[in-house]
Amino acid sequence: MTELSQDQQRLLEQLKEVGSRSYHDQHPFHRRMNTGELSREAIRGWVANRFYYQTQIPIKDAALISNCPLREVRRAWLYRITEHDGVQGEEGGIAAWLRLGEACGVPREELLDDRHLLPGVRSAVDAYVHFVRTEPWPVGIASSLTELFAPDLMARRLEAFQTHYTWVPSWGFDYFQRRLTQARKDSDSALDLTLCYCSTPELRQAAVQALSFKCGVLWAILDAIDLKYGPSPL
Ligand code: AHQ
Repeated sequence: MTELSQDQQRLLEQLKEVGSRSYHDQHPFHRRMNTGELSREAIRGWVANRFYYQTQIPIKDAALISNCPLREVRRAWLYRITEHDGVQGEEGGIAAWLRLGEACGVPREELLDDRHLLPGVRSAVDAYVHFVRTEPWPVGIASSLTELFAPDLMARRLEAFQTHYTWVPSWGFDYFQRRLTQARKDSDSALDLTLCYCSTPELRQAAVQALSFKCGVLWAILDAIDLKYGPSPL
């Protein structure tokens, strides 16, 4: 990244402050996942509900691209769609998540037909897609910057599965392994674009608010899952 201006440095500090305070790595459900406290039912419920989030990411990214008039930005963002949907010969993240489901004992059709999808998860994910569809594209890019904080979480999660959830065969972990490197690449690109194109005080403020909103989306997803599958399920 080239030398940052004072405004860009300040924006970067604000973005990091939001994530360090609100990212879902600190949610009680993730804390229990990472210390091996989740039941098989809770793991299966998390996999089934997070599948909906995964399927909506390429739709979100296509909406962002449709809002963006700059060819160079569309070219930089386009790979995110195929990263999830796959291309001929490279199955993509959604297929890898279906394999995670099978490894955890949730058949493909039970992920694909959304039978386990909780209303709170659907609402939070749909709010994210709507946000990116309706906000200016630089603000939509900023909302993906939760991924700045994902690599560490992915590493902890993979270790938790390998250590505590040994009933899940390791061939199911492809998705987590992909994200270890992909999340860093995604967030490096999204950060460069955010610092470059959120170039007014209004857009810089909107970028910080977008990240805070997206942290809330990820937190609400886990709230719904925790309510259903947590220690005192309703
Ligand atoms: O698997 C994840 C993923 O593909 C993405 C895309 C990105 C976005 O565009 O908002 N965010 C994201 C995330 C993924 N996994 C989450 C997890 O905890 O497994 C983390 C999430 C993110 O940090 O935003």
